[in-house]
Amino acid sequence: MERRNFVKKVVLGSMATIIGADIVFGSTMLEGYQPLALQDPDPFKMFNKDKQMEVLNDKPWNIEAKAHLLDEKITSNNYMFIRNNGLVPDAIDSNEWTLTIDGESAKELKTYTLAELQTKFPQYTYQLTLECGGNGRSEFDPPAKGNQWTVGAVSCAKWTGVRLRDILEDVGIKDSAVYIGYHAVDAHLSRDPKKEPISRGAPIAKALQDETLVAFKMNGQDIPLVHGYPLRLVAGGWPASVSGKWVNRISVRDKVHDGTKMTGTAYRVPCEPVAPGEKVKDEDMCIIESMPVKSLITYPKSGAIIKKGNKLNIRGHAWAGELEVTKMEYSIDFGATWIAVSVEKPVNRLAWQHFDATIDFPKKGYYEVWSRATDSQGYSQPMLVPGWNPKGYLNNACHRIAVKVE
Ligand SMILES: Nc1nc2c(c(=O)[nH]1)N[C@H]1C(S)=C(S)[C@@H](COP(=O)(O)O)O[C@H]1N2
Ligand SMILES: [Mo]
Repeated sequence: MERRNFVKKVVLGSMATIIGADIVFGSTMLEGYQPLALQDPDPFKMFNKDKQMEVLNDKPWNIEAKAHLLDEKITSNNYMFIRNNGLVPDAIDSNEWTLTIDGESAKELKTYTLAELQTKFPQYTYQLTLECGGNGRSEFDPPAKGNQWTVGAVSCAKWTGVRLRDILEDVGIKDSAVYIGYHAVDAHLSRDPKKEPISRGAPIAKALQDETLVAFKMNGQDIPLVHGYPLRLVAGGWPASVSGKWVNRISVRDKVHDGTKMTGTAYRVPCEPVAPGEKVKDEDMCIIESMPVKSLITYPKSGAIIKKGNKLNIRGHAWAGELEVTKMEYSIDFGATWIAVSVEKPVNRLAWQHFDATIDFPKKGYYEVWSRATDSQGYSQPMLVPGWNPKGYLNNACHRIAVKVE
């Protein structure tokens, strides 16, 4: 007879977290048994998300916010979008967690426990904008395959951790270093242990920036499991796919990292504009780096109705990848004329910025309020969906809400 083991304590612990209650007789559960509550899970409960969030996919879990849910200046967990390429790990023991630095351009191979990272290096907290490269994909025509994100695959939470730079300096990096690549513990959808669902990275210059963190806290608490507990790379302003969740290894590479989803059409766009639907050769595709300038009206919710004579207060956020937003405007006449409003400075580099405005509508009827941000290099959001690309990345068109004056 095959020997059966009881379920391990850590596994029980993470199951309890997901279910949201203690599994009272859990110690008598056999290893590998799937509690019913996990067989038909409620994603809102399981991930602590607001019920108004939109589930785009359950295998893997992909959940997006809506513009009005992102009204907070610091995104809280219940409104933070989820983008997974593989399966959420379910048996994490943070006491056993280690981060290994390796790669052709690391002077040595070094492994740190979480406690070592936390005590050896100074800790920093930054608010960092993380936007999925595919945010806005649903508007491309011809349509692009993938999660049909509308506007809600963006967040700006407060991340606390140590600088990747400090770790890399402790290990020592060779002059040949050009890129870093992360590896994480989430399993591929096929559960094939030889396959990684995603393993991306960034040029060494981005890795060495002050704000590039190896984080263990989000908004002052342990990172929620689905967002990368217990350790996450956070590289604000770049496609959020660079910010590896559940990271246990970072390789210092002497070439552009060639992990899963670094090649082909993944997170890459034609280096030069192409006609919609055109086939693009591999060598004509370029890796997405800093995200383009964009804004979001988070109040009111699209469809707002106001009384004639009342002014409407609007507000929202704007961000521009590595750059700052230097100008913010809105239009109520479909982009024919624009009115400038002030935009706050970011709390730190790579954090989104806030704007508000008071709008006086001339008469009763239907209006749209469009928002347009401009970055410090003078680039503005386009009014229409910009440059078509095979996977539908980088749609930074003006955000629009509908308003009726009665
Ligand atoms: N290990 C791991 N890291 C990952 C991913 C993933 O599937 N696995 N998805 C990436 C992508 S494509 C995005 S957009 C962000 C989403 O982060 P969030 O789910 O915390 O919002 O995580 C990135 N980091
Ligand atoms: Mo993404």
